[in-house]
Amino acid sequence: MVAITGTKEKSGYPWILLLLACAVITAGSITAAADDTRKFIIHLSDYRFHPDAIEVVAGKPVELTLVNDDRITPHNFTLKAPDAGLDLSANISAGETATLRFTPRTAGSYVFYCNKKLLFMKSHRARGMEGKLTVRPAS
Ligand SMILES: [Cu+2]
Repeated sequence: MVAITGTKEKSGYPWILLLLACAVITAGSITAAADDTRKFIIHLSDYRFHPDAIEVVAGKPVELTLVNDDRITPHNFTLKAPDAGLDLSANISAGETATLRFTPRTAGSYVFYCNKKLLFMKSHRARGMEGKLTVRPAS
């Protein structure tokens, strides 16, 4: 016999919703869109990209939403791989969001980084603000 204790079940319910919401948010960095565009949200803060590794497919359009979570520090997203047809750069002021759209054509692994540097301080890239874009061949 299964006894269901009504009040306990009800009090546990919101936690299940919260867990589900967390799962959705975690999976939300990689959202499949109906129009085939691969969408990513990258957060920039504390001299890091979150996530700092993203994987896309050659020939499929990509949309990167770049969110600067810092209060003062401006950041940037730069990816220079002219041989692969990738020449991306976007500045994102503190608290702001920018969007980059592109379609990678050549499979490979490409480094992106923040090009910001304040006077005599170490560059953001030198502090570790870089990541990797992996372009898989179209199947
Ligand atoms: Cu930066």
